[in-house]
Order: sequence, then C-alpha cells, then structure tokens
Amino acid sequence: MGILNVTPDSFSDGGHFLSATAALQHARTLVAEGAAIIDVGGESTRPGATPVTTQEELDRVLPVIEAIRAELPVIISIDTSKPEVMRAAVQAGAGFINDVRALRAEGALQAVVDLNRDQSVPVCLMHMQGEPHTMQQSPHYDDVTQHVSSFLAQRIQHCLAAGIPRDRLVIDPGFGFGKTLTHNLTLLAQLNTLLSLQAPLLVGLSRKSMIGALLDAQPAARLHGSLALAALAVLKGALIVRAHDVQATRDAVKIAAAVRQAE
Ligand code: 9MG
Repeated sequence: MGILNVTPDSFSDGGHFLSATAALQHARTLVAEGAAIIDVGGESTRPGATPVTTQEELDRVLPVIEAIRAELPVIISIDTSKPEVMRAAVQAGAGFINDVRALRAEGALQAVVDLNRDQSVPVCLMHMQGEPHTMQQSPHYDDVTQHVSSFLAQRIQHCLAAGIPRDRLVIDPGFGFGKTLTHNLTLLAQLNTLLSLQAPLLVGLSRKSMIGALLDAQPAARLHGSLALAALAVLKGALIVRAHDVQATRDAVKIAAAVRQAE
C-alpha cells in the first residue's frame, strides 16, 4: 500500500502533493514501483496535527481519486474517519477504506454498511489510543498487545453485528498511535498473536518516530529502519504494508514473505 498524502502538513512529503496533477504523478510512480493499493489521505494523523473540515478534506482527495481512477489499474484506499468522505470517495472510485478510528466516528459504521450493500468495500480498522493532537502525551497500557487485541476484536464484532461481512475486515495495531517506543516494540514482537482475530493484518511503520528514536534519524533518513520493520512485520504475519518507499519495501517484504512461507 503506497502512501499518497494530499495534506500541506504531511511530515514525510513536505506537502508537495497538493495539486491533483502532482498527486497523480506520484501515484504513477507508486504503481510503477509495485503498489497494489494507493492510500489517499487529506487529513494528517501525525501527532499534534490540526483537524480539517469535511469540505476541505473532500476538496483535497476527490480530484486525486478521480484522476487515479481514470488512469491507473490500482485499488484506491481512502484514509479517512469521516462518513461523508467515505461515501464521496467510494462514489469517485475508491475501493477500500482506511480508518484510523476504526469506524468509531458518528455515522462511519453505517456508511461502511451502506457502501457494502451492492459492492465490496473492505475497511481497515486501526487501533488508536486518544486522538492525534494528544495521543502521544502519556500513552498507558497494562498489557499493550492484550489491549489492542481486545479493542480490535470488539470493533470486528460491532462491524459483524451491523451487517458488514467478515471478509471485508482488515485490522491494524496502529503503530505510533498513542504508543511509546516500548509499546510499539512489544506490539511488533507479539504481532503474530493478532492473527487469532482471523482478519488480514495491515501495518504502517514507514518513517515512523519509533525509527527516529532508535536510529536518531529524521523522517527522510528512515528508509533502512522502515525496511527492517516492514520485513519483521511480514515475518510475524502482516499481509499489507503501508509504505512511502514502495519499491524498496516490496523487495524487503518479498524476502520476508519467502522466509515466512518456508517456516
Ligand atoms: C493513515 N495512517 C498513518 N499511519 C497509519 C498506520 O500505521 N496504519 C493505517 N492503517 N493508517 C495509517
């Protein structure tokens, strides 16, 4: 899953992909490098990020989704928690919903139920403690893996009870979302325990602050750390890897997947 941020405050792309033309060009690169999914996001979820209005988010993502849809044979994911954005993005051509709030926003669960009535629109349910602007202030868990696992199990149950078929659900522990370095490392070391939830596992580790903390590296210098984490996550059972550097990540996860298959 290649990352396409269409936000002016994105920590990793410096806000370069704000025009639909520039975004489309970056999408072409991601697809040429081997992305099967492109995750289009119009609101930054990095720690401390300022929320945007629904209209602003729509204005950022819709032209990009339409342009990608018209040209590239790739699954378009919409990275949003807002039901209005989910509905409009799917109408414009998105085929996957990536929700860092796991459909907890008002109306989001119903939107995904409705969107899955006549078509298949899988949704990624991610764990996050708190909200982006405060989540890194003092994250606390008694047992982080147990907490994340039971949160995701509950969200799966809510989705099933609302009528979303099980095969539309993808789960994600939410690395860096209300978690310390120790929480992130523990979650990664125990990632395979989430496989018992019987949903495909998505991970986002690319250029995250845990790499900065371990290597004392700025986002632009976190490629090698990102590749190491992506490979480890695949070895522990991750099926989808959300990444900025698609070509390098694909190579790394291909190797890890081959080792996992040999296990
Ligand atoms: C939008 N976004 C930023 N980081 C992410 C992560 O780790 N997982 C998912 N699903 N989305 C993310």
